[in-house]
Amino acid sequence: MRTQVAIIGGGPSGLLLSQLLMQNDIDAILLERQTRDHVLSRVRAGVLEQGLVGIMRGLGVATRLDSEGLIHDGTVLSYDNDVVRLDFTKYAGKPVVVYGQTEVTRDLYDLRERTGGQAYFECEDVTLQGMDGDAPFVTFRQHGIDHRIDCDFIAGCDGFHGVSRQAIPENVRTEYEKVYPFGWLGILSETPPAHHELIYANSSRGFALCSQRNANLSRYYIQCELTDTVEQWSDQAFWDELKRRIPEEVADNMVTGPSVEKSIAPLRSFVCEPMQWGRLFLCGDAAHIVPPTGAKGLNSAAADVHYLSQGFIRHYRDSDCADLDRYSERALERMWKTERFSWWMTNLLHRFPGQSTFDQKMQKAELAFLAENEAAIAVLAQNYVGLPY
Ligand code: RFL
Ligand code: PHB
Repeated sequence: MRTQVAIIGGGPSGLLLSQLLMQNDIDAILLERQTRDHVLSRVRAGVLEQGLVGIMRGLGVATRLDSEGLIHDGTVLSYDNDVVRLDFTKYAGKPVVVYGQTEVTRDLYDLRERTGGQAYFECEDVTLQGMDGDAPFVTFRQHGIDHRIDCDFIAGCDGFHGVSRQAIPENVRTEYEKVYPFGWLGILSETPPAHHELIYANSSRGFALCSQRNANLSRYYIQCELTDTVEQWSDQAFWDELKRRIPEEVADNMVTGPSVEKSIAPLRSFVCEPMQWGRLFLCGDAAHIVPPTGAKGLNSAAADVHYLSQGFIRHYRDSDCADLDRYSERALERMWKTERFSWWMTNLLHRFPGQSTFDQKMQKAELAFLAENEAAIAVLAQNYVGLPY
């Protein structure tokens, strides 16, 4: 087989990229390790920046997003019972949209089917070769049959545990990493959201987040020990703990119910430099990870896809490789700022093991400063709604 761009990974990065390429008459084949249903069953991000919303609209796939997505003009930060509301639209000029990653992925897969894009699922032993020369190729096995795809370029969109990043020689890449000493236990429940906006809560018992998907689907998280397991947390134990961490008034009025999904995610900051090597380009979680506190994982993947698709379009349309050559530089420049914001939000809102009473006073003072200082609110709001591409 032959294609122009071989895309490894059928998560949001790979799907967005393949559709943008198809829209510009660039041929691509997408390879995914899992089944489509497995990819669609993963509950992950929920907050979309306007950049990603714009990409979805440009692809003509935002009908559901525009009708079902919830516009959020602000969010709430709490410290025990002290509450600060941050107005994004007032201080950053735009809102965010609450619409699950699962729905984004579903819309993109539906579009892919309608437009007849080529995709292989359940690919095993995906191997990338020849990226340092002029003739890269990918080999893989599907249902016992070996395949080879010759291509011009390879896009590594296969997430943090994928094979693409590992294909860059160790002496070429530098990895920067910070692992946090806690995780997030998340549940999805078919109950109305506790509040009309998200609540990020710093409490003496640890962080909690009240998020949502729609009028009858809520997403909640609590900071947990890295050694905790999902089995250890009954629904009742989760609700009891969540209620202890959020403002009393919200806890008292909260509707609880059985969880329909429960999972634990570790928290990590990670960046791989560079994000390109020869004819291989990394996108999204394959190149970087943020702790979810700033809701930036999915949105950063979309920013990468924007830069990379521009590079491919200019290369094929104008025979100009300037944007492709600068891809890593442009993506990393934005990404490090996003890493900083996610790291800062994580530090502001979580309880760290061994944290002193002084450190806690610092968090409290920072939140108190935010509550009264418009410049500080504007900085947070601009980062939360997303830096420009
Ligand atoms: P993904 O979504 O991980 O998709 C990568 C895809 O590549 C496939 N794959 C391979 N395919 C072929 N060959 C191989 N060798 C392959 N190896 C892997 C995988 O099966 C998968 O389908 O990366 P992508 O597309 O870059 O998208 C990034 C986002 O998914 C990610 O940033 C966010 O979901 C991060 N994230 C969250 N972000 C938020 O903003 N808010 C959240 O609440 C939030 N929760 C989460 C998350 C990530 C999690 N992970 C990665 C475990 C919760 C979890 C549990
Ligand atoms: C979510 O709804 O899953 C969500 C929202 C905001 C975050 C992280 C996760 O910061």
